[in-house]
Amino acid sequence: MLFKKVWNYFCRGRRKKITSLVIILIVLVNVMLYTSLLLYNTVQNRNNKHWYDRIHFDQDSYVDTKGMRVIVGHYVGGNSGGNLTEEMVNSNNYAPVEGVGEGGRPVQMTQREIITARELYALHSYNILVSDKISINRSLPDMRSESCRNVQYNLENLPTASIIIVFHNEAWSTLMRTVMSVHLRSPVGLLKQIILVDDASTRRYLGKELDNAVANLDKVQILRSTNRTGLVGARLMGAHVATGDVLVFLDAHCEVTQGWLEPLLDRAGSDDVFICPHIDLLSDETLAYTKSIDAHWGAFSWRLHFRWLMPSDEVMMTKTNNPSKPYPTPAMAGGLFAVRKSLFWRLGGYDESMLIWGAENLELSWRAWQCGARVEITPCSRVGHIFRRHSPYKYPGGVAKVLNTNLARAASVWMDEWADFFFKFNPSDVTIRDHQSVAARITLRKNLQCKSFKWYLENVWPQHFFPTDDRWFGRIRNEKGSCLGILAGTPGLGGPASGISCGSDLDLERLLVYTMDGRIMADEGLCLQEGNGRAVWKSCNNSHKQVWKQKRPRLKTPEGLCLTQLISNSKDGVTDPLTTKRCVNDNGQIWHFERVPWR
Ligand code: LR7
Ligand code: MN
Repeated sequence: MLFKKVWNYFCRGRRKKITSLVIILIVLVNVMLYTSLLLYNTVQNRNNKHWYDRIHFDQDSYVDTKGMRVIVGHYVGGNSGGNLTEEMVNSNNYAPVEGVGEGGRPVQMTQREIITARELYALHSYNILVSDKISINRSLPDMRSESCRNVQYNLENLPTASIIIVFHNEAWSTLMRTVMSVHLRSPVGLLKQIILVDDASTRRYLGKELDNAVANLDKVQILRSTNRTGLVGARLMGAHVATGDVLVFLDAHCEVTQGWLEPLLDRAGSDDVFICPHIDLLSDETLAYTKSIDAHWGAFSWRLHFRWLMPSDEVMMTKTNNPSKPYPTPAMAGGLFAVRKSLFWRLGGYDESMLIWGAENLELSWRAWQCGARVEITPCSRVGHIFRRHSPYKYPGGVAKVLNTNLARAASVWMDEWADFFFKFNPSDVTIRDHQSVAARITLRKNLQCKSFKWYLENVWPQHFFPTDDRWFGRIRNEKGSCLGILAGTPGLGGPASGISCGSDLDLERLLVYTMDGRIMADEGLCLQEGNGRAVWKSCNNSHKQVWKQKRPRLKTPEGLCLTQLISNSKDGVTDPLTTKRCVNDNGQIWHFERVPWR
C-alpha cells in the first residue's frame, strides 16, 4: 500500500520523467561499477604472480642480483596429485596448437585452462597442459652470444656423440621435445645415437606408444630397466651401450638450441674435462625459454645442497676477455654434461650404489677435479631445462633416506676431514654412513691417486665458506645474550642481520667462520657486511665492507665503527637489525667468540 502511494506521488507529470531518469542513471552507474570490478579482478588475477605459488614453496630457491630465480637441485620431496584418475595419469594428451609456444614464447591460458592446469600440475611439477599444446618440433631462437656464433668448428675433427636421456614417468610431450630438439639441432655426422633409458616408468603412454614413436625416428633407441634403478643406474645402462666417442647426458625435459653440440664435443674431445652447457630456463608454468644469467658457478652448502653462485673475480675477468671460452666450475648441476667415453669409464663411471636421485653430481665433480680432470661450463652451448620446485615422482624408502645415503657415500669417499664436519652436524646421517660399504670407491680413489679435498678447496674453490684449520669456527655471542646468525629463510642473496637465539653447538645457523682477513662467513656463502649504519648478510665478495677487525671485546669496521645490538632480546628471540655505531661503553657492542670444534 505504502509503496503504491509513494510511487503515485513520484510518478505524476514532470516528476515521472525525473524519476525514470534517476532510475536509469542508478542502473547505469551500477553496471559500470560491476564491469570495472570484473576488469579489476581479471587484472588482479593476472598480477597474482603464479597460481602454483600457493601450492607450497621451500627455501631452496632464490632470486639473484639480476632477478633470475635460481632454483637449486635439491628436493624436499614432492606431492603426487591426489585427485587424478588413472585415465588422467596414464593418457597422452599431446595436441599441438599451431603457433603456440613457437620461438620459445610463453603460452597463455584461459581461466578454464588455469583450473585444469592446476589440477594436473602435481603430475610432473610443471604445466603439462601448456606443454601438450606446444609442438614437439617447436622453433627456438639462437641463444648464443655474438662471439659464440663466430666460433668456427671443423666438424670433421670433432668426436661423435651418444646422447643419453634417462626418465621415470616423464610427460610424453616434454620427453619427445627433448629428443626432437636434439634431432633438429645436431649436425648429422656428429650424432651417433640417442639412447632413451626408461627407469621403470609406470605410465601407459610410455609403453607401446613410445616404442612406436621411437621406431619411426632415426638413430633413437630405447632401453628399459625392469626395476626402478634411479638416475645413476639408468645413465649407466645407457653408457654401457653407447657407441659414440663422447657421452652427452640430458634430463628428459630439456630443449637444446642452435649450435649446442659443437662446443661440447670440441671441449670433450680433449679427454680431461667434464663439460656442461650453459643451462637456460624453461618456465615450469608457461614453458617459455628464457636466458639465465651469463655467469654462474656450481657449488654447495655446508649441508651439501647444490647451489648456484657468482663465479670468482678471476673467472669473471677471463669471461669478459674471452666470452666464448669454457670456464671452470667447482661442481656441476648434474643432469647436462658431455664427457669422452674413455674418460668417463677411466674415472670410474658412477657410484652404482647411489639411489634414485641426488649427490651423484657432487660425487662426480669432486672425483673429476681430485683425480686430475676438470669440470667446466661452455657459454656457447645453450640448453633449456625445466626447473621444478618439487620432485613429482616417488622415492622408494623415502626422500631423506635416499638423499642421505647418496650424500653419505659421496662425503665418505671424497671429503676427508670435511666429511667429519658434515657428519658432526648431520648426526642422523652417521647411522646411514655406517651401513654403507664404500670400499670399492676408496680403492678407486687410491688407484687413481686422487688429490685431497683440502687441495680441491684451496685450488678449485678458494672462495669457499667452509671452516679450515686456518680459520676460526664457532659462535659469536653478544654480551646481551643473542648470537650472530642466519635466520631460517634468509634468501641466498642475504638480508638484514639480527641477533638470534644462540641454540646448541649443532645449530649450523649460528655457527660462523672468521677468516684471517676479517671476514665473517655463514653457510650459503653469506658474509656480514656493513652499509649505511646497518649490518646485513650479503653474498661474500672482496669488498672492504665485509671486513671486521676483532678488537676484543669489540668488532670494528675498517672505519672504526662498532657492530652493535640495540635491544637485549625480543619476543621470538630475534633482535632488531644490527647496526654499526660509534664505539661507546655499551654491552650491545661486546661480542664473545666461542670456538666450536668443526670435526
Ligand atoms: O629414479 C629416477 N629415475 C630417473 O630416471 C629419478 C629421476 N630420473 C630421471 C628424471 O626423469 C630426469 O630425466 O633423471 C633425470 C633427472 O631428474 P630430475 O629432473 O628430477 O632432477 P633435477 O633436474 O631436479 O636435478 C638435478 O640434480 C639431480 C641430482 O641427482 C640430477 O643430477 C639431475 O640430472 C639434475 N638436473 C640438472 O642438472 C638440470 C639443471 C638443473 C639444476 C640445478
Ligand atoms: Mn631435471
